[in-house]
Amino acid sequence: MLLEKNIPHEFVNDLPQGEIARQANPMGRIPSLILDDGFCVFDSSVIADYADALNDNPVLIPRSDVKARLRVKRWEALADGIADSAVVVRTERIRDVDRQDAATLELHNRAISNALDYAALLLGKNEWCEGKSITLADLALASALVYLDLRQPERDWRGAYPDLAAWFGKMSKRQSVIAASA
Ligand SMILES: N[C@@H](CCC(=O)N[C@@H](CS)C(=O)NCC(=O)O)C(=O)O
Repeated sequence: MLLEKNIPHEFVNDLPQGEIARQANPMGRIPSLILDDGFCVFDSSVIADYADALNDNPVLIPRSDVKARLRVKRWEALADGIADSAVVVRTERIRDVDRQDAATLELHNRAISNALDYAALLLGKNEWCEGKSITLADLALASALVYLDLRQPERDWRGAYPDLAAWFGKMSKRQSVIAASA
């Protein structure tokens, strides 16, 4: 959001529960945003909302069309749901094999699969997730898929959803996505 809207900032790549992450968020989670006056903002949806309000170039969360705004926020929830479940699966998989909980893995892998089905259906052959230009919906979904590729490279979602793959291929070339994925 900050890169797409050309909002000057310093990007700090700290680990979850790292020193800066814990300073910024009592739960130690990333991402967090620390304002110039020291005020700490956390949870990506709160950060995205704030960032979008800072300027109109471009507007990434619709302002006046309440239903369009709702659709974008629902995309965001879907994308965050994919990322949250991918984090749970990752947390489970790094345990010793005999301590991994098969039901948890199944529940969250199924949630990811169902969310991808839903995303592919909603996107269809459209150029953007919502409307006729980029919004938070595209950025949130791209972020979730970048994370999914990192943690579950074996998941062949591109084969299952070629239109979603084509959309992601285009998103992946955006400077903001390249920079934020580094
Ligand atoms: N709903 C939050 C999720 C943030 C989140 O769970 N981040 C993970 C990234 S791996 C984290 O920091 N986990 C560390 C922990 O929960 O201790 C958001 O969208 O910002």
